[in-house]
Amino acid sequence: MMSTRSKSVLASLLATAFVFGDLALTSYADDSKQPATAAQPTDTKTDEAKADDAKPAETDKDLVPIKLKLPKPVFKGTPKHVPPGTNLEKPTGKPRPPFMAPKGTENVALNKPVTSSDSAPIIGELKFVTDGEKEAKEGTYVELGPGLQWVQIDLGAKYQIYAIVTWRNHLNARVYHDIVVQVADDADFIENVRTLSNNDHDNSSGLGLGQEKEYWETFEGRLVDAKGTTARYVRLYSNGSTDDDMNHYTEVEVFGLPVK
Ligand SMILES: [Ca+2]
Ligand SMILES: [Ca+2]
Repeated sequence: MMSTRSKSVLASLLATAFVFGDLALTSYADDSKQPATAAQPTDTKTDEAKADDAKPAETDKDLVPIKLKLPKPVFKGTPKHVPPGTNLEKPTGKPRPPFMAPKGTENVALNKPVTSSDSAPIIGELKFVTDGEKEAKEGTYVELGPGLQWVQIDLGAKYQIYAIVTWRNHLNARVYHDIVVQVADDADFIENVRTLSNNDHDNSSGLGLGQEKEYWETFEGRLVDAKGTTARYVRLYSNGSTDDDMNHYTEVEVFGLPVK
């Protein structure tokens, strides 16, 4: 017969064994993950590749995050107030999630020719739009005249476009109005014009009623999902901001793949 004390000791030992057993299991689970991670320290696509294997061949796209290098922020967060006359979106307060596109997608707008509704900018030059410099400082943005203005990039050939990222003037928080992003097959925007983004909620630009919200300009720029549409020309509209009537661009990046 076991004494009460012995029973108590046994119960205690069992409890300890249970805890250790649990730890051992956890430890085993960790160990089992270790070799795969250690063997391929730079390859984070292992799981994704496995998932892709299971898909039918026609959807096997091998999506990876686009290589988007953000400029330094010059102010923190976005203002809390809603400027009068704006149709402002609620800031998420979080960084934008990585944007996924087929492998090989890169900025195809770098150093490509830029034209504009204002051929004689007030400050800077049109080439600033695609020169690769996107830091917020004096001398990096081009300033176009007041009212509705556009800049246009000729990619030089047709591309499958996945994302268009625009930095206007992000020296201070401001909301630009009537932002419309379009692509077309011709320089005059007559053939196969597609509107990818429009936040002109009262159609004052005459380009159609925009369903999207206005937003604070920040170092993150604005990413428009182009959904792989094919085009050679990209045109971006704006109509002044909460700061003044002028229109600015620091950089525009167009993430695409050559059309095969
Ligand atoms: Ca630039
Ligand atoms: Ca408007």
